[in-house]
Amino acid sequence: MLDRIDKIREEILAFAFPGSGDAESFRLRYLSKKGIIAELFEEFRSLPPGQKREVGQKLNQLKQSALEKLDEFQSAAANKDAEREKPDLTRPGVQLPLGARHPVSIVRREILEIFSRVGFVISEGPEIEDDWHVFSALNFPQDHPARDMQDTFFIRMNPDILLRTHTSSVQVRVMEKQLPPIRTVSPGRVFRNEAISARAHCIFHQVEGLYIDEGVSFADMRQVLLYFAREMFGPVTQIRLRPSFFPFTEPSAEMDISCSICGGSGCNVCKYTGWLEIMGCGMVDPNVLENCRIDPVKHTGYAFGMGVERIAMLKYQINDLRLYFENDKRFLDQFRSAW
Ligand code: 2U9
Repeated sequence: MLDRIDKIREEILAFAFPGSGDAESFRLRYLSKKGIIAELFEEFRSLPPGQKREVGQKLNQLKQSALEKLDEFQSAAANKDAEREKPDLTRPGVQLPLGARHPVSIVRREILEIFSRVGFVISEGPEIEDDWHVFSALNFPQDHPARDMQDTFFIRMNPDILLRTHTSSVQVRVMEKQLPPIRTVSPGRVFRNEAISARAHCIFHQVEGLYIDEGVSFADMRQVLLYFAREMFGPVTQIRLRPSFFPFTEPSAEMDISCSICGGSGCNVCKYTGWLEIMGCGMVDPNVLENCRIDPVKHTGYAFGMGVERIAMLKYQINDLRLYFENDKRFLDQFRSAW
């Protein structure tokens, strides 16, 4: 019997999962009520007393070995299950439906960043304004067409209160409060009483700039605007200034850039002229400086203004202003990669 016990012990020690069977078949074979070890204990009962001590010891060792083996495999299987249930932290996450920046926001931010690199600080002000800050301080004559109800939204109860038609009103407020040097850019929404079409809208966004100091010249303005054009539209961009007229600047000019699509050779975007108009500019009229309590003998300044939608149209070849306000996801999704 001792030999048999030794053989069975070797068999148990050599038992390997899963090659030799699973834990349950092991338990049934060796440790169940009708298993091999139970049978050996049954046999043990009828042994002569002289053999019981040695065989009993060996049998107990055998049972202990079988229990340990079973325990070893059961805990290995439990560990394997736990391993399987552990979350895999290297798996890619679920993609969240992220929004994208609006092209007007992208371009406004880019314009402001370019001017901030050459010392302009951002100023903002109210959208609902008074006549002084939008028109009178800026040298608009009493009979100027912009003062007409057809062009400007007035508050019905008080014709002195209106929706600003440009952000120059913000810069009038800066000049009233601050002494030169003043170097500021004013972004914001402006409102004009216009029929909505592919080329016009009653709400749009502007960035206007103003620099006032001693000895500021038209040439200074030209250089800063050339820097802006090249940062915005690429380093080979050329500019040209054409004479124009605004009540608040003298002399005044319209600024064109060489067409960024055809490089100046002529295409349907620039209407075969090679040039694209991007902003107005000029030297601040001495009347405007005086209205804002700045001495026009001591100080000069330049100003410029642009429509953000127009700059974005040229940069991204958008051909209809209404697209900016419709919030069509197919349009907005195209600006995902821009920031
Ligand atoms: C002050 C004095 C003068 C700002 C200027 C323009 C020329 C201009 C238009 C461009 C397209 C408006 O959006 S648009 O329709 N703007 O042409 N704006 S100079 O001049 C100022 C600003 C502030 C105190």
